Amino acid sequence: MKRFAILALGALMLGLPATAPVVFAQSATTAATLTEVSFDVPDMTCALCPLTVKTAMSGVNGVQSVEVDFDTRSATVIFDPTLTDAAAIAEASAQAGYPAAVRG
Ligand SMILES: [Cu+2]
Repeated sequence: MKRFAILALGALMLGLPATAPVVFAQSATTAATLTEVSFDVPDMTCALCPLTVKTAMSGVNGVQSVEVDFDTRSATVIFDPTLTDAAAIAEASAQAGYPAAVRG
């Protein structure tokens, strides 16, 4: 997503036609609305559990990326807050057998 901002900057510096930066600017705005939330997922017991959690969370509409860390029993999720929320993502993980709580 950072790439969009870099492209927009590059387009501005190159002095591309006025319409091009507008398109890039819209993409950058979309990227800026994404939300990142970290969850504690304490019930993961082996190195395969993160795959289940990642699959479950990734299946929620609006989720852009999921990184699960087994060592810290945590998951970091980037999502579009207009499509879903932390509660829905936690619920998807719980449905797969791994209750998740937003890290405080
Ligand atoms: Cu496991």
